[in-house]
This record gives sequence, C-alpha cells and structure tokens, in this order.
Amino acid sequence: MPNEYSDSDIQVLEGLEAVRKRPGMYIGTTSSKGLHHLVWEIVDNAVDEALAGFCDDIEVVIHKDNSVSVRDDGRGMPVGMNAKTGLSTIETIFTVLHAGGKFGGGGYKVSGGLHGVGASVVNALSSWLEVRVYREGEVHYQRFENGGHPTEPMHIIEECSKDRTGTTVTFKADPSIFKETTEYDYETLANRLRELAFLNKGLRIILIDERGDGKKDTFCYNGGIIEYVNLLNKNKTPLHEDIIYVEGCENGISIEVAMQYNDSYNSNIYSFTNNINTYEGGTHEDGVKFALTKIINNYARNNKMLKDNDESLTGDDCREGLAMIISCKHPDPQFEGQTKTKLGNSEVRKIASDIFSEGFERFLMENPSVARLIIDKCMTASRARLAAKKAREMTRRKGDLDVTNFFGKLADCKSKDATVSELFLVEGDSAGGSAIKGRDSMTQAILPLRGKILNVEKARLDRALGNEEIRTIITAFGTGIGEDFNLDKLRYHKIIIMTDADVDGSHIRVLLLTLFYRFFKPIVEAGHVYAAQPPLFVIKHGKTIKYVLNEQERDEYLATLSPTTKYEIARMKGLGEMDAEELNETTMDINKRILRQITVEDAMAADDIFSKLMGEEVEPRREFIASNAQFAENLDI
Ligand code: TTJ
Repeated sequence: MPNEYSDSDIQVLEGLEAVRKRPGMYIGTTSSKGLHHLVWEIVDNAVDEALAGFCDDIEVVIHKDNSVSVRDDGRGMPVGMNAKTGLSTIETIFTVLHAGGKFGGGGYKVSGGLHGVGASVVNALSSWLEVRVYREGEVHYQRFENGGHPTEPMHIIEECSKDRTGTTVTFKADPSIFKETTEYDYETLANRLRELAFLNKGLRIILIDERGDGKKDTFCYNGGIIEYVNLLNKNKTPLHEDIIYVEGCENGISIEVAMQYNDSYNSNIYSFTNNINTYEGGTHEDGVKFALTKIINNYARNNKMLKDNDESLTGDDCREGLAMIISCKHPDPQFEGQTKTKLGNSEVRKIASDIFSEGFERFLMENPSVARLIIDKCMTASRARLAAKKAREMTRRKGDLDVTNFFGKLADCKSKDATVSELFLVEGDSAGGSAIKGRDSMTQAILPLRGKILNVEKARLDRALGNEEIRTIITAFGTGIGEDFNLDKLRYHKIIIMTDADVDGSHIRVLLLTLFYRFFKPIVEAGHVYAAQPPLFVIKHGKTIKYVLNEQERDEYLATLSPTTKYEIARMKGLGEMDAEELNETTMDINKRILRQITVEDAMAADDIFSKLMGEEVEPRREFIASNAQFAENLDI
C-alpha cells in the first residue's frame, strides 16, 4: 500500500532504513555494547525529565524475552500534533532522526554528546517498540514494528488515575541487527544506573530483572557524588573523615566536586559532563586540577609549611591518594577527542577553576587540621617523587651500576626460579660471610649490608637512595623502580631482612622497610618481605637443642621440662659472632628458622617513624637512636 504514504512518510522510513543499514554510524557498534546503548538512549530521556525537576523515579525492567521497559513518573511526553511533520509529536520523536532533544522546549536540556542521538534510532533497531504516555487520566499508546514502522497512529487505549503521569517505553532489540547477542548484562546496566543515581542526587532508579531467578536493585543517593567518593574510598583508609564538597553555578554552567584523600599513592579522578563520563577529561577537569594545585601551594606557603626556597608542589604531588568526582552540567557541551569524551568548551576552564578555588580555599581555612594533613601528604609525595626520580636516574644511567662490584657483593643462588629463591639482606660483613658459608647455595642468595654506611645517613629518602647498598638492593630485586616497576620481574619470592635485635639493626630495618614501602610496596603487599628472627637463648638438655626468641618463650619452655631435667641455658651471640653452622641452624634452615612476614602496616609504621624523624629538621643522631630503639621494641621485629 505504498500510495498511502505521504512524501514525508517515505522520507521518515528512508531515514530509519539508513540507521538499520549503518547502525555503527549511530550507536558505534552492534556488539553487546551497542545493545546496551539502546537502553541508555531511552534512559537519558527519562533522566532529562528528572533533571528538569518533574520526575523522581525511573524504573528499568529487563523482561524474560530481553525486551526492556523504561518508565518515568514525569509529565509524560507531549501528545499533540507536530506541525512540521503532520504526525503526532510521539510518532515524530520515534521516527524522525534527530527529532529528539529539542522537542517541547523549555527545561534544562543537559543530555547530549554520546547519547541523545534519539529515540528514533532505538526504534529503528528494534523488532518492536511500544510507547505509553500517562496524562490527564488517559493512556496514549503507539506501537512500532520491524524497525520503526507504526502499526497504527497514536491513540488512547484506556483510562488511568488522574494522578498517574509519566512515560513508559518498551522495546525489543532486533536480533537481525544485534547478531552477537540480544541478552542484557545485569551488572552493566546496574553499574551505569548506579552511576546515574550518584550523579543526580535524590533520583531513585530501580532496576528489575525478570529473567531467571529475578533481581532487583534500587539506587538512590541523597548525598549524590559525596556518596560516590565514599564508595571510591570504601576499601581504603581515608586521610580525613569528611568528604570535601564544592558546588557552584555560573552562566548556566554548574560545577560540583566531591573529594577525599586516602592512604594510597594513586589518584582516582572521574569527571562527567551532563552525566557522561568524560574519560578523556577536558576543560572542567583541567580547571579543577589547576585550582587544586594552586590553592594547596598558596596554603602551604602562607602557613610556612613550604619555605621560601622550597620547590612548589606539582599537580601530581597534590593528587597523590586523591579520590575525586567532578560533575559539570552544561547547556551546550562540545565533546572532543578520540572517543568524544573530552569536554572542549573553553569557557568552562575558568568557571570550574573559580568555583572550586573559592570553595576549596574556604574549606582549608575552616578546617586547619585537615588542611595540615593534606599538605603533609602532598609534601611527602613531593619528597618521594624527587627521591624516585633520582633513584630511577641512577638505576637507568648506563655504567652507573658497577657490575663487578655488584656481583662481588651479592652471593647469588644457583636457582633462577624466583618462587624458590630467597634473598637475605644481612647486616654486617662478618654475618654476611657466615651466611654465605651456611646457606643453601641452590636457593639462598646473600647480600651483606654495611650497617655503618646506612647509619651515618641522617638524610631524607633521596639521600638514602644515593646510598650504594640501596642501589645494590634495587638491582638485586630485578623489578626496577617507579614507573618502570614490574613485580613479575622480582628475582626472589622471599626477601629476608636479617639484622640484630639492637639499635643498629633496627636502624637498618627502618631504612629498608621505608624503602620497600615507598618504592616496592607491591612486594610488601604480596607478602614477599620477611624478617628473620634470630633466637635470644639456646637451651640444651640431653641431646635436644632448643632455640627460643625471648624471655617469655624461654620461661614457657623451661616450665614444660620435668623438674629433674638437667639443662644448660645460654644467651645467643649477635649474628656477626655466630659461625656458619650456628647461623644456618638458628636463622636460615628452612625447617628450623623463624620468619616473620612483614605486613604493609609494619612497613607503614616504619615509614611513619622515618618520615617524622628524617623530615626537614635534622635530628641529632643520639635522639634518633633513642626513638628508634623504642620503635624497634614497638615494632617487635
Ligand atoms: C517535554 O516537554 C513537555 C512535557 O514533557 C516533556 C517530555 O518530553 N518529557 C518526557 C519524555 N518525559 N519522559 C520522556 C521520555 C521517557 C522515556 C522513557 C523515553 C522517551 C523517548 C521520552
């Protein structure tokens, strides 16, 4: 019945046909990603109604046949006629390409960019689609089939309560287009809907899965992106309790930022514009980052935390351990970049920077203790960065590493299998010599460290890294450092610190643990670092030789002996005084030795002590040793 079509009908169908011919041009791909894109196209319309302030609830239902319903409780789409097309507004929206978006006018149209190519595209790529509009006690209905062909004009199918308003769209993706799959992934839908709920505080989004055993989630966050940051830091330790929140609006452009520092070294910054994740960043993100660095430096200088001669903190320093969400709402966003996820509007840079500067600066003024924590964290990051840079340069520089010297020092093991190989970092040349004699040379490598060289270093971490011993350690590990770090290249799965339980030994332990914590944290996290525990006493009775770690163990063991047992007890010598056999017996033999696995907390505690003692102020060495001895006791290694 082609003669029933008017010219505009034919044009409309040709438009939809073009979408079916080249779906990739409209939704990027017909893979599972494209399939889910259909849902986002429809959901965006409902979110727009919510952003306009007319809708609180959105419900997404995955039906048994993988058709999807999206329902909102907004005003309902307009049900009148469209003058230009001569069709109902609804039919126009669902069949004319690019007819979405501007229809109806008014409101705050913020969706755009990636999504919002329109309901008509979804219709074109669906086996069938139904729209129901609830308005003024009536349900307006239209159905389309086979890529957007209306089965009938829009009409009223039933009455409903006058209180009921809103729009429901149900569609079934066309399997002849989505050849890979037409099955929705619950988690994919849940994750994005959760994100939308975070980005639009107070909006309630319900996801229902009618397939299989059924599933349901409700996402609603009255705290909005504050709760988002809370989630980002859920498995981390926040540096400060309250999440910092800044918002503002200028020239119709709104900026919202929530942030909190944690104890990690990475930054987690996510930015959005009109609910679209701007993976590639853009002017909103640039503006906020610029302001963050500026305000932190200003505050640090004004409060004399940064001295006149100190280098300014870099952007990276200020973002270490930062979890941040930036949300921009823009009436006319320009998306650029490879994946069109970079905000290009140049006016946003200053607006974002101004709004964030003002709010963040006020926060620092009003919360001086949190401000101090943040600046301290940034300054530590700065020191670590300078140290890491130096260390990298040193390990990179050709010829810098004296290979003969290195292999002269390291008594490597024969095995090249890292999983069975052990590296003993041994305090002192004499203990090192005994350890080399007493070891199992197949799996045990020995690196003697000269305690006194480390001991005289009262310097900061970068100076410590200038230390030859430490450079040798880095080389022995094989992992590289900083940006080049690769855990897979670790040459020994057990790294065993073997030091005496005295002040000098504790000094070396502190330095080593700090080094590991700062530059080899994954090695500590993976549980590769151990402390050998040389026994303090040896108890001999009959043919039995028993080593015990401390007084308590000694007394406990003696209590188990019958009163008539004759025994000898002796205090053990330091590592350096043990001969090879004794050392093997007490601290190296896999079957007899006692190792204590070093946790990140241990390393962190060491780092903390180290940072405090080795900070800007040059500590008198005596004082350092005293505090350190205390520390060694506390740390119990
Ligand atoms: C437009 O201006 C007049 C009042 O209604 C406005 C409107 O279009 N609201 C609207 C559209 N609410 N919900 C939609 C919508 C919802 C879904 C699920 C799908 C589509 C295509 C639109």
